[in-house]
Amino acid sequence: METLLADAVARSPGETEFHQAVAEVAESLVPVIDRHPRYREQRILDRLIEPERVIMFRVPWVDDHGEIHVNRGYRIEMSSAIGPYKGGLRFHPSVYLGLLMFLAFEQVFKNALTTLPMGGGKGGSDFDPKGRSDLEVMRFCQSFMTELQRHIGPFTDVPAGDIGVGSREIGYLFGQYKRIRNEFSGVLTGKELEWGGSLIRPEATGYGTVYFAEEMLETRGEGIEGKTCLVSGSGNVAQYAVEKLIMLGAKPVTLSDSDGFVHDPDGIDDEKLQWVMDLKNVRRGRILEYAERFPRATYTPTIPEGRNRLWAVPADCAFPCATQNEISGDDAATLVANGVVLVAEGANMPTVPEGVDRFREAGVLYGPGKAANAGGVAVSGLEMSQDALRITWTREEVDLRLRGIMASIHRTCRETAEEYDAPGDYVVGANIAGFVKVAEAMLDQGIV
Ligand code: NDP
Ligand code: 2IT
Repeated sequence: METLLADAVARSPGETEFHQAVAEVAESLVPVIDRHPRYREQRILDRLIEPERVIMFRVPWVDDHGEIHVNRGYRIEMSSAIGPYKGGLRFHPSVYLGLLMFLAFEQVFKNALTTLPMGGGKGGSDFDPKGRSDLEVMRFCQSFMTELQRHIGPFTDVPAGDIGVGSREIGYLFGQYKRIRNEFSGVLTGKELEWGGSLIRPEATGYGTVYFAEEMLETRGEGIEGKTCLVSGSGNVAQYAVEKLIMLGAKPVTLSDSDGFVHDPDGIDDEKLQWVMDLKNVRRGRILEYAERFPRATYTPTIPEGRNRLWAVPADCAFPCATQNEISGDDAATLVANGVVLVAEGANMPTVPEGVDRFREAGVLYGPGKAANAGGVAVSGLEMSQDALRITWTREEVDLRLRGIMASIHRTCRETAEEYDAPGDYVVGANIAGFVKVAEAMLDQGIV
């Protein structure tokens, strides 16, 4: 494993988030590789950490003042062992190869856990949609898709949203794909309902994370009702995590963006959430405005390189739903000291490795992103099925399937962790179960 990690670092220098994700997975896989020598002989993990294909391209576009900008576009096609590449697109100035390599790597295991036939991929750009007009975003998306379209397709690679890519961007991307390819197909998920989208896809990641939390709590005979919950972020995942928490009688008390967080001691209710949805999705404002609109709430600005004080708010459960590495080791220690019983990750890799260790040592119910937030891509898989069948399922049907998938992921994680002598360890369970499914497919398909 040490050689493997050293190889990954040497081959992908500077890609720190990728090294972090590989190290975490590799550590949990030691017992499974010891037990199945064929995985080592066939160099399954060595093959999995090398993407099948990486596409990088220039994305030139013109802003509203006639200025020309050049961004970089990416698509990492990590593994197609169990299905077409599947995973989101992220538009954020922090995007670079290493960030997308980590996300694509995690996606392979996550997608395997969903029980649906999807390989793993991720893409995006260092384009910053913040402060850009709709027309600027449209021109960027059209330029991005003009290149990406030649690499993707409903049986090849099916992108979706992630940070900075929501239904507006998916619409512009889809329009350009259709125009160039002269093809109306399920090449993207997260589409609007009227043109091939699935009910519950917008809600799926947040809802799924809360369903996963319910499953975890149930193992201790507890429920989410009445629990005070910390939620970070205020985008797609955070909004629908809050919505489901409210529906289940829990009390979400925080939301954040990269500038700061709000704490509402009265709890965020339906009416306040609707206001937040309008603020973030329509007016594209900042979370600071929440404290101006609801004066009982307080706003705390982000201190660069400082502790994330959101995690110091006393609560029972924590739902990080913003971005990677948002919970430091110290933040995790604070959460543990405050008696948090559960952490369910709506975001991808939001907890640094030291923080994960703290949660596991303290016996906190800790649901890692690749298990807890798999509901989003799972409903993307259901959207692909509906597109292929040219039918639409009802809200209730999709929600029921989502619930079933989250329960199945939870069961698989528990059973696999037991099998490998780590009862209750969802990190071990998720990594091993996801890996075994992909590894078996790779053994069957030969050295490709
Ligand atoms: P959105 O763009 O809708 O929202 C992202 C939120 O996180 C915003 O509030 C944003 O604030 C905040 N954020 C982004 N970057 C940072 C940062 N560097 N520091 C602090 N806050 C930040 O994205 P999503 O809700 O879709 O994604 C959130 C997380 O969930 C990501 O980790 C994503 O990979 C993961 N995820 C998403 C899925 C989906 O279906 N959308 C599925 C599974 C996981 P600001 O406005 O200041 O940028
Ligand atoms: O991280 C993720 O799982 C996503 N951004 C969703 C991917 C998808 O294809 O729906």
